Amino acid sequence: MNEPLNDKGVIHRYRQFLPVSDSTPVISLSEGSTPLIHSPRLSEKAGAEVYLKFEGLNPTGSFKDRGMTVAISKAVEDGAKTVICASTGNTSAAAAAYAARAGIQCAVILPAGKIAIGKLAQAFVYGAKVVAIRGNFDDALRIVREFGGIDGVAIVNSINPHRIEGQKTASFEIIEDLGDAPDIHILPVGNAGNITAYWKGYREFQAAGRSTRLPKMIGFQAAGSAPIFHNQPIEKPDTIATAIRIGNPASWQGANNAVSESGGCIDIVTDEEILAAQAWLAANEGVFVEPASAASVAGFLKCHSNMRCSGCPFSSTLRPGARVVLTVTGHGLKDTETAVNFGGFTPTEADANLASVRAALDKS
Ligand code: AN7
Repeated sequence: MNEPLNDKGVIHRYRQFLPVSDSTPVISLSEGSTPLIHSPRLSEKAGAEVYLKFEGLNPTGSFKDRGMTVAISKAVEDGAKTVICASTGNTSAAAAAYAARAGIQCAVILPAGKIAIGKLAQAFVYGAKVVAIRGNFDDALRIVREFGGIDGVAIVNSINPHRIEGQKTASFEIIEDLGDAPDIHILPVGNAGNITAYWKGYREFQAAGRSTRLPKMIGFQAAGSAPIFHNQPIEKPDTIATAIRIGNPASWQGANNAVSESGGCIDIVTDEEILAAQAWLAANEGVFVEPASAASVAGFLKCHSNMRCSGCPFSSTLRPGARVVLTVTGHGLKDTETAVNFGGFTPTEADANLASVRAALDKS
């Protein structure tokens, strides 16, 4: 019998940059290799080349799959029988899927009532044990940390360095697609693992001679959940973008390093700006992302309209021909409720005949 085809996924593609050996079992769902989509309308607005790294096209619909393939593979290699994580939704979806794939148990600790329904459904259908706490993500992560050191249990939040290792592969792909690193990289920031991972990836590929420069890293937090921007933990973080509803990020220092070493910044966008950007991107570029992901786009639009802000890395770097990459981290189908409520969408009803349908089309 032939070996099953198993030549996709980030471990296969970037094995030499990842902490795996020949004896590491590869638990993969063919994640990664997501498209870098040119955005003609954002490009036109900015007079630059703007691309969307659409991470919603990963197997569970978010960038978390990149880190999870490494974290779960290493957990299995180390003999774990159970993995556990705190989550605002996407980490738990990815952990549950990769644990199912590995044939091990998964437990997820979530803030009650603050998880988009698509993500909650994922945790259940992939077979995880789901506990919703009366508290927020930061409380959930505090509890999960207390599981550390229990035999056979692996924590798969981004405090597990294997997660960051896997997630850095997105930078590798961008460099390979563009032929070099972009001038500016924009992404949403919650627990700050991803900005830490991207910056690590950019630096590693430059050190390996695969790129000649480094981008400025610009991260956006939701205005009601912006501890890094305000330089202090937020006790009661709040935002419609529940994925980034985080008041005390675990990788805070990593975000600070990415920003200071790259000459970038952390800024904020309001919920209104996030929802408007989400709707704009879907209707103008055909890319439907979840609210947290739209923070990248909202941030880009904000920077672009604020070009005079002094000392701004965006305005000082944005010249004709500059390349800007926006990571859109998760798929819009994760959280259709928010989009439908914001848009106030209801179909116009019609009788089942041509005249009635045409009349309805004229009205809608
Ligand atoms: C769509 O799933 O923290 O700054 O528990 O789901 O690396 O935390 C999700 C975070 C951005 C922020 N966009 O990334 C979780 C979780 C989406 C996300 C972020 C998240 P980090």
